[in-house]
Amino acid sequence: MYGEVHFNADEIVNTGIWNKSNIYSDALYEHIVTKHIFTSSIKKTMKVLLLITASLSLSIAAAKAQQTRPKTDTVFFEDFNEKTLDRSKWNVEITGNTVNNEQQAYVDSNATFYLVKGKAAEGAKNGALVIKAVYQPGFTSKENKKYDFISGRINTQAKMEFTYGTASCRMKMSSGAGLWPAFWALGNGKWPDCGEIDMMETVGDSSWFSNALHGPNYFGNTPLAYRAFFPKGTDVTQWHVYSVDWTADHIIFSVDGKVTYTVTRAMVEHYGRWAFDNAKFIILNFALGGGYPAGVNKVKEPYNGISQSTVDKIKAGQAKVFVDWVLVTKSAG
Ligand SMILES: [Ca+2]
Repeated sequence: MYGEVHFNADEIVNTGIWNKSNIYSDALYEHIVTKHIFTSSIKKTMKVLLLITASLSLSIAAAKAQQTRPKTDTVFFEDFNEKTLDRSKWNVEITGNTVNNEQQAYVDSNATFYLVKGKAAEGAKNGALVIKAVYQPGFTSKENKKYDFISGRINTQAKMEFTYGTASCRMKMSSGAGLWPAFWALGNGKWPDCGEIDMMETVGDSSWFSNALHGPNYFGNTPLAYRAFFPKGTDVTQWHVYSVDWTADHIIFSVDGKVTYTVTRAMVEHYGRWAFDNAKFIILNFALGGGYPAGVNKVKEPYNGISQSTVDKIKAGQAKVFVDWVLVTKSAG
């Protein structure tokens, strides 16, 4: 979603069927949370127990527990459990040149992103990040360009970059024509040569989200894109885990552990160079309007790709993206 022209959603291949896989599981999350949040207390407890009992059976039990854990190394884990955004992990982007004819300015403000806990986290474990779209007519950027909306975009560039592995994010977001949140990854350098992996994009129709790859000769209206529909009874406004499993040979997208779209290296090289052998960083953002939403909803007024009902929703403070956590793992070598 980085380039001047986004793909035309009408041309996305839609086979609509999810396959089973085990890229992500609740057990893995529990393992990671336990490892990161409770490591110190567990270590202390273990020490005491071992000193007191010095029991062989305890050692055997511990060894068995170790064996059942997923064989992955954590590259990055963000639970959004602090009071404010951890800037040692995240960069906050401020609008420079707006791409895709998007209608929002990205600002560094606690009006557009903030952390919540408890009830306010709406079902997130250990707190959540909220990225909020705000109606602020006449907002003027440093480039002296005027916008009617402000929103948020954060990334891990130079703070956490990874080559191959599994990146997952648990998130939920508001529906509404023109609301365009995304969880994605980008390489350094010139787009699209740097390679772009879009794990989750939605443009306001809550019944589906899209996966896509962009790179040299397959960008903008990329042929490597897929529209994944949710099963009946669930949609993008509920919590889901969006993932990508990235290796030197393939990129497999999934939601809630079920594969949505598999792209092999051969499929990519049919169009252009494989732009997925370099480090990528994670981006979370909440765009408003622009080429991709407009291509789907055909709305021109009151804003490009944003309907009046969506404007009303933003004005009412009801256009939000909740992010529970972001996790990047690699297979243990
Ligand atoms: Ca959390």
